[in-house]
Amino acid sequence: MVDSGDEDIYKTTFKLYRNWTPESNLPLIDFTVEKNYENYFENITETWSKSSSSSIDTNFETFKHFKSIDQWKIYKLIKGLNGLFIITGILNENFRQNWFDYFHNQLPCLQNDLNLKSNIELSSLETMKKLRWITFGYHHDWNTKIYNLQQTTVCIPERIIDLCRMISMFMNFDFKPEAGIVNYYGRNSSLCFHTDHSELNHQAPLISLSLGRSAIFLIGGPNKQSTKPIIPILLNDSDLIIMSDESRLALHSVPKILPESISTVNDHQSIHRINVNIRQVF
Ligand SMILES: O=C(O)CCC(=O)C(=O)O
Repeated sequence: MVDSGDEDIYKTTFKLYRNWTPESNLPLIDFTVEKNYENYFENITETWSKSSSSSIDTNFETFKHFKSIDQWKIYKLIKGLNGLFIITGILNENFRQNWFDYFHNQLPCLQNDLNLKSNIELSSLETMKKLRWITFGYHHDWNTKIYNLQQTTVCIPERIIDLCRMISMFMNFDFKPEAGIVNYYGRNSSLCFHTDHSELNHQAPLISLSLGRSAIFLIGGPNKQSTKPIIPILLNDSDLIIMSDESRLALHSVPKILPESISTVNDHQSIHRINVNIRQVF
């Protein structure tokens, strides 16, 4: 992987992966390929799902949307940062379209409940093309990076509450979903390196769910001077990242959305990937 010794390595790595093609021979951790991840991640599926599955309360509305816990595949980063976990393909195959459609079609229409503050009219396909993010819960302004803590209504979609409850029980932490940023990616969209530090609570993890087309996710150290490696990970539809401990404040970016077709996205759609980023603010 890429060692981040000098300051510009983040820019250079971002550019390299922005131009990634299957032929470019750049390292990329792909959990769907046997043994591909083993230098960086440990597969902790056996130990964790056995010890945790019995203690999880499965009596909630959207339980059937998720794979049963004994089918989860869980990976823990063992090089670089503490606290980074990935659960691959957490949604049941037959609910993936439902989740993509919910965040693509329904969430943008629930403006009042969900504190849409993206300042655009979402009534036509043309304007949908301009959509980059929507917030729910406490509104986070992507540009100023400040939360609106004066808000009196804080609505979190039911399915997000269920997902976070299940993950909290499984990971054995007490996570309260108080804010969410839904990021919308077109064919050529990317997201530069940044840290998520606007929350008052930096101990609570971030939970991040990928929907739709695959993307390259880069995660490095806490700042550009850090000597931690920058780790390139392929994220697929319904992969879930938990950024806790050291990884909670790590620099991360999405340089590339992959072009291949998957059933949840049709080729004429302007939005190819959706990321639901869930945070505890207090
Ligand atoms: O799209 C992603 O996977 C990452 C999104 C992200 O980094 C963020 O919302 O802070």
